[in-house]
Amino acid sequence: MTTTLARRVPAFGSRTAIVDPLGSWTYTTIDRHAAALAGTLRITATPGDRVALLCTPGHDAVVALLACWHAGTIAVPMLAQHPPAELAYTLDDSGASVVVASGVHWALAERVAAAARLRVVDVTAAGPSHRADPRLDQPAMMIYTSGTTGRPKGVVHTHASLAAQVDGMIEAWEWAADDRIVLVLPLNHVHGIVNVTLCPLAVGACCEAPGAFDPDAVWERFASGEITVFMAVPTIYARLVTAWDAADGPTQARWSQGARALRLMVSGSAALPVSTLERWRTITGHVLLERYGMTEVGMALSNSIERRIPGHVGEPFPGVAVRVVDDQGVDVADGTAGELLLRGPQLFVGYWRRPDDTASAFTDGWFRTGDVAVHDHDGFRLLGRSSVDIIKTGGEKVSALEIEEVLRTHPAIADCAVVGIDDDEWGQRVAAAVVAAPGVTVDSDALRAWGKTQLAAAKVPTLWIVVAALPRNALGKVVKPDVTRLF
Ligand code: MLC
Ligand code: AMP
Repeated sequence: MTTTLARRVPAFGSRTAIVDPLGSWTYTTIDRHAAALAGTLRITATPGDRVALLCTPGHDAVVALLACWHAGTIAVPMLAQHPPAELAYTLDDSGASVVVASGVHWALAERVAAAARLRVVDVTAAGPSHRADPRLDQPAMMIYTSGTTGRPKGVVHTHASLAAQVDGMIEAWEWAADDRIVLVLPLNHVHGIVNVTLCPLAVGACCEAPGAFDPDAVWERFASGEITVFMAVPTIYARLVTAWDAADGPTQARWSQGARALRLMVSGSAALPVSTLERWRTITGHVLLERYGMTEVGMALSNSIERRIPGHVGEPFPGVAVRVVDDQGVDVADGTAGELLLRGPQLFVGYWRRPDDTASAFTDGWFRTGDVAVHDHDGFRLLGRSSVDIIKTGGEKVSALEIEEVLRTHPAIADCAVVGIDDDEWGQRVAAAVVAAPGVTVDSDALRAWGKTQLAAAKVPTLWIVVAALPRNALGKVVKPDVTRLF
C-alpha cells in the first residue's frame, strides 16, 4: 500500500534532506517547519483550497508543498521569474485563496496577490503544529501546462498519482538513501518537482538546490565526488558541454573525472539529440539515460539502467500501460508509427475546471498524449507531435496559438503566425512571422521586451520576420509548414 509523500518524511529523522543557499536541513526540521506552516494555512485556507506557491527551490519550496498537504489544500507552484501577467493568470484560473511566499519573493507576491485580493503567507509563518493524513485520492498539486487550445490549463494530480510517479522512479532508477542530486530545474514542472525534489525525499536521500542553473557550479559539484545522480533537459546538457569546452585542460580533466563517478545521469522533457548524447559520452563516460514524460502522466517510458539505446526512450514505466494507434484509434503493429496512448495510476485526474478538455483528452479511458511514436526491438522512439502548434523550447512546452493571441494584442501587429524552428541548443526556437499594422515599423527587440512583460520568457519569440501577408491555403487557413520555411 502506498502512503502519501508527506507521511514518509518524518521517518528519515536526522538525515540531511535539503542543502540550499540558506543551509542544510534535516528531515526532522523540514517536517517540523511544514507542520508549523500547515498550522497557519489551516487558519487562512480551507481543505481543497488552492494555495499558490512563490517559493525558492530547496527548503522553502519543500516546506510549502508539505504544509499544503498537511492542511489538505492543493499546491499550485508558480515561478517568480514569470511576469506578473502570467502569475495573475495562474492565480485567477486556479481560484487560489492564498499565496505562500519566500522572503525574497515577498514584494512580488504582495503585488500579484493584492491585484487578486488574496492574502500572502510567509513560508516561515508558524502556527500551532498541524499534521493531517490526506486521503490518497485527494488532489495534491496542480501544474500549469500549455495545450493546443487557449491559455495554460491546470493539471490536477492526487496524492496517489504523485506517489505512483515517485514509486515508479524509485524502482526504475534505483533511488536509495545514499543518493544526492543537484536541482537546476525550475519548480513549476514535474521534472523539477517530482523527479528531482520529491524522489530523493521519498527515500531519505539529499537534494541540493543551489537556486539557479550555473553550468560551472554544476561541474564543480560533480567534481566534489558527492553527487550521485543528475537529471536535466537536453538544453542543460548542451550548456554543460559548452562550459566544459570553454574550460582549461586541468579543469576539464577534473570535471570529467568527477562526473564519471556519478551512478546515473538522466535526460528528458524533450528529444535528446544523438550528437549531445555522444559528446556527453566522450566527456563523462556516461551514456545519458533518456526517458519520456508529460505533465499529465509523469514519467511514462524509459531506457533502463542496464540498457540505453541512443535515439530511443525505452519501455513503459512500472504500472504504465501503453498503446500506439492510428487515426481511427486502431492499434498498429510494431514498426508502425501512431499516436501514443497511456493509462495507469500515475495519470492526472483532470484539467482544473475544464471538463470538456479533460473528456477530449481521453479515449475509452486512455490518455491521448498527442505524441507520435513507434515501437521496435530497441524500445519506443518519439517521432514528434501530431500538432504543429505545440513547441518545445529548452524543455518548456509552449503553445503557438497562445503566443499568437497575445502578440495580436500589440498595436504594431496586424496579424502573426508562430512556429517552432529546429535548433541544436534549444530543441526548437519560437519564431514569429508578423504582418505590421498599416504605417508601423516593427522593432523586434521592442516586441521581445514587451512580450516578456506578458508571457513567460520561454514563450516569447527569439526569431522574427516581417511579411506582407501570411501564407494561406484556399480556405484562408495559415499554412504553418510554409511559415516555417520563411525562417
Ligand atoms: C529562457 N529563455 C528561453 C527559455 N528559457 N527561451 C526559450 N526557451 C526557454 N526555455 C530566454 C531567456 O529569457 C533569455 O532571453 C534567453 O532565452 C536566454 O536565457 P538564458 O538565461 O540563457 O536561459 P536560462 O534562463 O538559463 O534558461 C535556459 C534553461 C531553462 C534551459 C536553463 O529554459 C530551463 O530551465 N528549462 C527547463 C524547463 C523544464 O524544466 N522543463 C520540464 C517540463 S516537464 P534574453 O532576451 O534575456 O536573452 C516535462 C515532462 C517531462 O516536460 O518529461 O519531464
Ligand atoms: P510537458 O507537457 O511540458 O510535460 O511536456 C511533455 C512533452 O514533452 C511530451 O508530450 C513530449 O512531446 C515531450 N517529451 C518529453 N520527453 C521527451 C523525450 N525524451 N523525447 C521527446 N519528447 C519528449
